[in-house]
Amino acid sequence: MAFLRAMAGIVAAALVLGVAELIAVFTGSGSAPAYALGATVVDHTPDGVREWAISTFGTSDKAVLFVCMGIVAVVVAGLAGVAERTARPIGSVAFAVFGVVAAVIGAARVDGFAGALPALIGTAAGILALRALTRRIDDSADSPRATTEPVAPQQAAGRRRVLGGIAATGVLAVGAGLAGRLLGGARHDVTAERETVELPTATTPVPDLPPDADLRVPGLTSYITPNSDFYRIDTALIVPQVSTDSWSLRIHGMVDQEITLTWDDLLRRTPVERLVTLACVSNPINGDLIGNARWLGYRLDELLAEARPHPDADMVLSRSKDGWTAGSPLSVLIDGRDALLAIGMNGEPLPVRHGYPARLVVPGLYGYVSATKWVTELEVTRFDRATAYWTRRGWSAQGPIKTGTRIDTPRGRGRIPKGRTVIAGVAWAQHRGVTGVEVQVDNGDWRPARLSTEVTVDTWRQWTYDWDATPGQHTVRARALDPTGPQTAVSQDVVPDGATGYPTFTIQVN
Ligand SMILES: Nc1nc2c(c(=O)[nH]1)N[C@H]1C(S)=C(S)[C@@H](COP(=O)(O)O)O[C@H]1N2
Ligand SMILES: [Mo]
Repeated sequence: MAFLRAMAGIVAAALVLGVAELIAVFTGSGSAPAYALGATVVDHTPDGVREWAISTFGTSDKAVLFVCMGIVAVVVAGLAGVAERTARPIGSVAFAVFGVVAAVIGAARVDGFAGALPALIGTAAGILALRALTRRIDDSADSPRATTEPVAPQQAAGRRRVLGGIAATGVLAVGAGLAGRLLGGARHDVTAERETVELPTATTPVPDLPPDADLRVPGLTSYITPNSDFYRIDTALIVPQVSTDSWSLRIHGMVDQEITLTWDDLLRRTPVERLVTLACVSNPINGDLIGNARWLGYRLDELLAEARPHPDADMVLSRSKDGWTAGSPLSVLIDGRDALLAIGMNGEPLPVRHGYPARLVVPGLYGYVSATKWVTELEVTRFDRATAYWTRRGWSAQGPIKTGTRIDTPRGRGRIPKGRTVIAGVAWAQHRGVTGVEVQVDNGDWRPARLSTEVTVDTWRQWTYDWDATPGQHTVRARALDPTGPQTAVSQDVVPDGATGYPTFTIQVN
């Protein structure tokens, strides 16, 4: 019976989530308890755990979070089912407590009472199901137990009623959840709309790449990162779906002239196109949270100039549709570099995961202080008045990208044959420019690598180094140079403002 009771608890909990998902079609996907709770966990995860999650699971960190939450939910719901009795509704009380907490969180994330509805209605359905199933289980348990004879017909019938109830509840739960997902997806999904967007042409498109901008060495990252391979980092559990019709950008705060731009306003202006290498502050040494794309967009210095920022303002707090914020130094956005309100990526509208329909891209600043996706607001303010999302969680308020390099090949290959071996990688020093890369084998001299042609100081460069590998175990290091000299050798973790140190690999040569 304990097993059936646990199953009753689990299907009743599934019904809570399924019904809530269906109600959330009407109240907004952000109000579904699975999402609202997950997002709250994300916002309150301690830095150490988050770092560990990103470095262990990379971009699948969200999937892992949902799986963990699912396991906890199954265990708790099972225990609630085991504890529940017709005369002693302990499990129902546990459901109710969960429902109230989820309702409060839903209300806080999505405008008020509507945001609480999915959790409240879902929990009510779940409690009704748990009560009904428990009554059936209690009834069949009360029937006289026949130990010596074959199962009494009455008992077998009771058991069938219990199993039937559990199965029916499970089917209802899955049905409601799927229906909610499908309807909600169809209602909010902007993938189809994105296919129809026609991008304006840039006054200054990116010219053809010079020869040798991409060395095309096997195992070496390409100079331009295809959209499908571009790393994705954000706090959004459900990718925000922002249609061009509903999108606008409000520039306000410490300005003389507040402005609001709609999508049509943007299309009346002429965009530029620029190559910029975007990097994440959480990128560990040799990590892949960095990518290079061709961005189509509008110069932020021009947009900001129209709003006329006050002379004592020093920060632009950009805010996304889902409430995430980044704080960029105003001086950086208007110093002449190609800081953009981007709408295109590698010749296409921004992919939905990368900020459709509009995001910021600022050469030289880590994404967490600049690259707001699904951006809807630029608030001109001051660093001593406003604190952005990650700064509130212990990361530095200032986030200039540090000069660095990554070894792509033959790192990761366990052993290689002796003889000529190409060591290759990428190096970056956005807005300063990579002036050199050096390679060191086994604590020997640092020797210069060959660099790909520099396309702009805002993008990475590839490098290769011909190594005559001799038998034995070897350790190889690399370091990038910018106009101020070699990158620092000091090893530092990603918190609070980006990792430092030389990328290294050890390899066995036969
Ligand atoms: N709305 C929103 N924008 C965001 C983030 C976010 O969590 N939410 N993360 C930022 C971070 S930390 C980085 S590194 C870049 C990553 O951009 P990408 O996913 O397009 O590579 O987006 C930035 N923009
Ligand atoms: Mo990031």
